[in-house]
Amino acid sequence: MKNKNISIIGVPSDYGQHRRGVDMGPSAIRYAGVVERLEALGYEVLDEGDIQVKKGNLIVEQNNKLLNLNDIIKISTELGNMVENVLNANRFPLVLGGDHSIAIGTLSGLAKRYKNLGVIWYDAHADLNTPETTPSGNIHGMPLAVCLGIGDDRLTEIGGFAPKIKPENIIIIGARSVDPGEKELIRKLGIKVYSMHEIDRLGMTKVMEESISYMLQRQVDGVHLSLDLDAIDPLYTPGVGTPVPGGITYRESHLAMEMLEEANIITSAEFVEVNPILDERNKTADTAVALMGSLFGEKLV
Ligand code: 4U7
Ligand code: MN
Ligand code: MN
Ligand code: MN
Repeated sequence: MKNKNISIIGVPSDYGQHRRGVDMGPSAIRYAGVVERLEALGYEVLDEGDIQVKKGNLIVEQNNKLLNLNDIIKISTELGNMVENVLNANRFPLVLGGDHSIAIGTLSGLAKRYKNLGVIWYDAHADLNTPETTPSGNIHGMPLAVCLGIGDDRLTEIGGFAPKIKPENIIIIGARSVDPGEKELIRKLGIKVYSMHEIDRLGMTKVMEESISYMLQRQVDGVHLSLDLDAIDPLYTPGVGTPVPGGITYRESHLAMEMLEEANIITSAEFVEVNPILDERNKTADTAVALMGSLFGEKLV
């Protein structure tokens, strides 16, 4: 990583989905030693603390297609400002979730700086639902669509502009649970996806080689890694709200991070969906921190 100054931002939000506990993700990741791990690699790490999130959300509405919308708007707006400040201070934003709805905030901050931002969406899901296609009403299933300017205006317009990213600058890696409406959007917009099928067929080495050259060809001015821990097989990351079997292995994920580090293209990152209540002895947070180690240049020997 070129930027040796990292700012950690915690976002203890669980408003994007139904299961309690993911709000404790930032604490679990800190407890797993993120600061020490990165400092040991020679980085100057500043923990900016957590974004203020109101506690005790209760979902009372039924058939709501945008659950907890107002809380998510507030959190996203604050996070966007925070990410923007971190970039202005010339530091690397490392965001800890919280559920994946927080990506709406992260991207709104990043898009202020990067006008041709690349995004690597490492996830079992595509997160491309809209209020029309969502089977759950959970906003954590929508952030990628929102950043493309698709969905409710109150979300797409956060930060005062839309869209935040272009469909041709996105690569989804690890997909294996994609809803019909999301598939349609992927086809319509020509979004590049390496599903588990392609990972099985090509191997992670080829997937990452192709992904890196795709980003370079697109002449992106930055690349954001949005890593949902459910991309990885639940054997290694059981502490996630929406586990899907048949995922990316622990070693494949390290390889992916190591190749991104070698290519020196990542300019910001977020690690989301760690839910300590569903976890086994903080395994998922430990995996998150281990992957951060590889992403920031840790070597085995
Ligand atoms: B995550 C889902 F229907 N697609 O929209 C939805 F399967 O951030 C799941 O990737 C979304 O964890 C998962 O609710 C969102 C569902
Ligand atoms: Mn996700
Ligand atoms: Mn997911
Ligand atoms: Mn999830």
